[in-house]
Amino acid sequence: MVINVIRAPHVPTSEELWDAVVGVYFSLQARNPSIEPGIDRLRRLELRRVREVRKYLSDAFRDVALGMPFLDSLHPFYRELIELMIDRTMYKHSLAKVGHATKALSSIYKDAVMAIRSATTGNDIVRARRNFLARVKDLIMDLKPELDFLKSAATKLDKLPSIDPGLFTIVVSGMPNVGKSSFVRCVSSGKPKVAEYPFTTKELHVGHFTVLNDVKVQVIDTPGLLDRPLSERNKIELQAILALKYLARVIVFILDPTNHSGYSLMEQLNLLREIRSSFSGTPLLLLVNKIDIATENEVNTALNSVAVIDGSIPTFRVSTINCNGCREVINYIIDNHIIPMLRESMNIQ
Ligand SMILES: Nc1nc2c(ncn2[C@@H]2O[C@H](COP(=O)(O)OP(=O)(O)O)[C@@H](O)[C@H]2O)c(=O)[nH]1
Ligand SMILES: [Mg+2]
Repeated sequence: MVINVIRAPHVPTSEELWDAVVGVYFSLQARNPSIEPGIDRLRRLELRRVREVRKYLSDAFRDVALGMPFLDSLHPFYRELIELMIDRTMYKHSLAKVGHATKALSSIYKDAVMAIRSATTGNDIVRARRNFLARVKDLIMDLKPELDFLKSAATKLDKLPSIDPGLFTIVVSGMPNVGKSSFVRCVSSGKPKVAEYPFTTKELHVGHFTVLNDVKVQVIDTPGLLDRPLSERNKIELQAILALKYLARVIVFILDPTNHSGYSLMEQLNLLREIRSSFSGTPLLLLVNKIDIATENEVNTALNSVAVIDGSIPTFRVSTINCNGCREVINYIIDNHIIPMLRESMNIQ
């Protein structure tokens, strides 16, 4: 099963856990002082205390061990980003160790119950309690490196972009000022949302629209990411950018044939080549934008140059300032990519 939403639980530190254990332990006091002999009252109280501590701690361990995402069941987009951020081996080790602590706790608990039950004096009971708390403290403190690691992993997971890799996704690329954001605005039904993107100071702008009544489509504008040569990126940033290939069902590359954006046709074609080879396997559509101000000659030169790179790239003439031609682009994507995808998923089921 693929899980699309990343949620990390609160991960306590060893110190917080120990403080909580002490709190739980000593908040429990003898109930209704009765005619019961002192030792039996003490025995009952201590049994209640160790039981409550065990319950508290095993819940806490379980919340962490089962609450943190299982890397293997994540969508590859998230899995790849997470594996760039955190050490996979340490992550798995830490989760296993916290999970295992529940078992160790059980045996500490059983020993304590036995010692308290078989105690014949009040001193024996106090000794059993001290022993129990000391072993619990050791157990908690022994988890310190793992809990610290998981706590920092949880903080990183919370910063992952909140996008749904399960949706049909269009990723928009092109040099700055060519009209990418305008395109996303043209086709989105609401205001695009902003999500942080790991390893960059950049953000993803995510718009949505619905087609064929109920198929939700996600459009991602990537300011600062797919609008500069990939060759200038450091390795980690590049891998994070390339994780987008797991999301992109279609790439829309926007080209400005006028000199309005400040980038030459040559620079834009170089980026096109890079995107095409880095995202090979993902269908790419090319939009020649700003046809409201472009000359016929500028548009034709751009289209001819694209045809030289690859004559099979579908091309569109648009003007995103007034959304002219954008509907045709979406209709093309519906007919050639969304409907075939739906057909395929129906055949598989
Ligand atoms: N004339 C004209 N200007 C456009 C068109 N699309 C975008 N622009 C302008 O180009 C600039 C950059 O647009 P924007 O969508 O922010 O580009 P981005 O940097 O690629 O996201 C803005 O000033 C837009 O108003 C268009 O079709 N025609
Ligand atoms: Mg923009």
